[in-house]
Amino acid sequence: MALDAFPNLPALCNKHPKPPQIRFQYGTAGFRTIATVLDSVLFRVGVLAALRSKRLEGRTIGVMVTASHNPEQDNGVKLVDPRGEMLDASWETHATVLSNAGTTDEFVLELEKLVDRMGIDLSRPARVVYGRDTRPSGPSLVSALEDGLAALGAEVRDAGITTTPILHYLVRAINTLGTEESYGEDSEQGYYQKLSAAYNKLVSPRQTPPPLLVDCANGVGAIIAERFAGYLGDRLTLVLENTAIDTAGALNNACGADFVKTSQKLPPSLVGRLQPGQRGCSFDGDADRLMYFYLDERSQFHMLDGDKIAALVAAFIVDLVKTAGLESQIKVGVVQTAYANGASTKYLSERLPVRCVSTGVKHLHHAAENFNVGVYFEANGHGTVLFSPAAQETLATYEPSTPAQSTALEHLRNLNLLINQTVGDALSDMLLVEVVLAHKTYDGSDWDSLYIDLPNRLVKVVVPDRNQFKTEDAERQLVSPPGLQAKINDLVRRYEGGRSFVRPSGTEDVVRVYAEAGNKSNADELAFRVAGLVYDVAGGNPANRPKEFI
Ligand code: 16G
Ligand code: MG
Repeated sequence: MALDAFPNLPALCNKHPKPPQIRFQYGTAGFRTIATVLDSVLFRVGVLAALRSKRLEGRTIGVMVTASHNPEQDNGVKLVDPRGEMLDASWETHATVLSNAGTTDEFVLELEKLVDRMGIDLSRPARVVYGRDTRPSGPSLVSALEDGLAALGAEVRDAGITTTPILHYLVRAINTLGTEESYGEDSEQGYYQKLSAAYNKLVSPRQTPPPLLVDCANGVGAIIAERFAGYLGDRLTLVLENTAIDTAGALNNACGADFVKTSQKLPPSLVGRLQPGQRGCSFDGDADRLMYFYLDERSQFHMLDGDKIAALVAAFIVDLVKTAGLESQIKVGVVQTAYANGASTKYLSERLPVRCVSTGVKHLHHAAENFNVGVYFEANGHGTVLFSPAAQETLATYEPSTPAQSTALEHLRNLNLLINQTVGDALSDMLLVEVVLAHKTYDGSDWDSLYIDLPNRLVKVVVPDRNQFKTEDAERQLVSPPGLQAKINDLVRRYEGGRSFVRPSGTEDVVRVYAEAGNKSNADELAFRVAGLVYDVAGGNPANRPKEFI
């Protein structure tokens, strides 16, 4: 069968012309930009999703329309592979090429090449499930996507307004339905049931935690947390804040996980709502990132980021594995990026193997798959825990010999159900944190004192061409521009406990500089010195050199 078996394709493509002069790129988090230019991209992603499904013998592919923590006027789209993981990296290039074809003819030509090269059998069925976040631009972009899916006659399922992690869950659940690997019922209710049942087994009524304040970023998290609360009963009280999903401009605005991480303060809307001693957490706009925080008795704000979550969770799982008597069979490891605070890396390395990989979920996820139990979190709050097929088999068949072993084994089995293993999931991660806090009888400050963060500073540098910056060693060393790394090393040596690295952003047209040092003013100074070096070496216009850069 050839593409002309889909006679509506050209006319539908004509309905969604590519804006001239814009170059799209399928980046670390799919396509993401201002929503008004994305119509043609959504149509083409629909076609590509259908092709990907045909290529994989009709297994269901997911499409999520979201721009996560970005401002409300942005939107984006990403594809989800059949096991619920991110799109295979080799297809990112196909997505980029298709999105940039200038005309319908060029688009069809590129499609033909792809079908040919990949040996795609067009007579296979195509199945696609899609969802979107609460952005006002969502409905029209979804209808462009639907045109793309219709153009190739895909069987579709609309998951409606939902979170990115629920969409990933659905994809895996649909593709494993009725198999030995069944991931759960393939519906949003199935997701709630699976998580709440596991949570209720992990936390006994006498361990019920105090109420938890949840900042929903005025996004889809507000809808799902509200529905989910009904499944938790009185076993965990969620106090939902920033739930204004219909208020124009409210999404991610001065609230949410990214705001908390970057400004390191309480969202202004929560001042007076979060009480001293109480813990709270923030989701981002599509509820795949999580940040915790608390106020101490002097009402001082303390942030508990992805690194703190990794430390809490990994140490807990290691203890359970030991208590269960499974130490020799289940190896637990942690994956971080260079942004992980040095103090967290030290804390974790003393307890278990730690690997550092490049920024971006796909790198962390793949590295975590190499452990029996792989814990990965980015400092920005995105992460999860993966139980390998071998570890799941061990948990299913192991025969404990003492009551203590048996209890620990049960806990591990339930954690395997509680954790959304397809992708980071704010709701599932939040339950995971609550389970550990309840078991350890920790409040926010007990958790915080696992280790003390090294003072650090992140700085953005606008340069003429960020593509001249190339890194190696998990982004910790610059190989280009030549000579710059040696200069950075010279600077870093002058600061006690100093560490700094430079990498081009994958989502913004900037270069990022990270620095750590023994005290805050040294961390700031080191970051601004390195930023100055970067600016000058990259040929930044001296007239616009930010005055903080040293
Ligand atoms: C994207 C990535 C996130 C990463 C961030 C880095 C996914 C789903 N998301 O949001 O993991 O931390 O980009 O942004 O992979 P940057 O390259 O601009 O620093
Ligand atoms: Mg997100």
